[in-house]
Amino acid sequence: MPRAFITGITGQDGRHLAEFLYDKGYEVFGMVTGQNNPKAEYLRNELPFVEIVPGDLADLPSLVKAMAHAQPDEVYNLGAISFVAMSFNQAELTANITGLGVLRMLEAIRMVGGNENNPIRFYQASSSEMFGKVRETPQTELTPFHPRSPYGCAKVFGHDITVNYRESYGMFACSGILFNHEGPRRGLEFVTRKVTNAVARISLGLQEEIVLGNLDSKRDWGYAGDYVKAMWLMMQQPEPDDFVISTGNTHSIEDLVQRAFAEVGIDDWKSRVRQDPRFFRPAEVDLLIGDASKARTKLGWTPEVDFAQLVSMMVKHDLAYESRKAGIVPAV
Ligand code: GDR
Repeated sequence: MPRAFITGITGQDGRHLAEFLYDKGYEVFGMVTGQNNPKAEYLRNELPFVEIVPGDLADLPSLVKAMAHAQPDEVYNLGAISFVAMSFNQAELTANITGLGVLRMLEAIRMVGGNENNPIRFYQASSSEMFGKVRETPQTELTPFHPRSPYGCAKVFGHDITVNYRESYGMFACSGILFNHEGPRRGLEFVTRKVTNAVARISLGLQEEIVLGNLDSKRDWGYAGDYVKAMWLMMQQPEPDDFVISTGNTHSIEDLVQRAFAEVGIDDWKSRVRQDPRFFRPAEVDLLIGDASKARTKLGWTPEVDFAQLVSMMVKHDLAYESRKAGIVPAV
């Protein structure tokens, strides 16, 4: 039975990936941080097959112990401070966890195995935020980086150190440059889920309006369930490499809002949306659109869920979720 170790197991991608690997016959280990972390209880209920291993991306000895215990064949480093807006307020913490955390993982793997004789494979969750103020459109594996946030800067370090350890020590270390990927498990702080959840609540009469920041930025949004497949495919290749994972389509936040309201039959969405400077960022990433040709050719990967299906899936989920919470019986 192959063994997989996942950091960030309590997040959206960690949960999708754990299910995906379990279905493929993997034994799945998940690292959980902190004392009495409430997410551990949640994980035990939702994914009882995961063996929880304590550890922290800020603490190298804990990572070495975790690796020694799990003895993984594959390590997926999805753990990070992942909210770009928060990284402006907690820049040092972001650099430590999202950036240096990658270095610590690579070192822990080297200490426990991970050389040519005992190759633990390593996947780094790199991000389209590394492209930031984009130098070309669409973005590929060869597009230069120009990050626009402490989060983006930390991800560039994580990406570069992954490539460096591959080149320096012959490690099987690969990096997936994933564009935004969403779904019903997305946290409420990210714009897609914030919008679909608010739209569901407005349509159920539980909320009046939604307060947002910049409506003009554009993102290449895919479905998280499709994207974890790409992570696994990268780890099955004969040689480690880096891949852009994206849909190749881009939409503004305004498009997202409009489409989400259309799902519940509200055309006059403008009267329900207010902008507040609180949700604007000191520096913005205006336009992201990825070219995943390399992943298509080399991995045979293509996304299955498009933007319209994604928004519809999330609004439907949030309608059911909010109705249940409020004790509303859905109309048949
Ligand atoms: P992003 O995702 O920063 O692209 O990073 P997010 O959903 O937070 O923002 C997307 C865009 O929406 C604009 N926006 C708002 N964003 C939030 N969160 N809340 C608002 O109220 C709001 N109003 C407008 C933002 O300014 C931005 O332009 C995500 C994260 O998952 C990263 O971890 C990951 O690496 C990248 O995607 C790929």
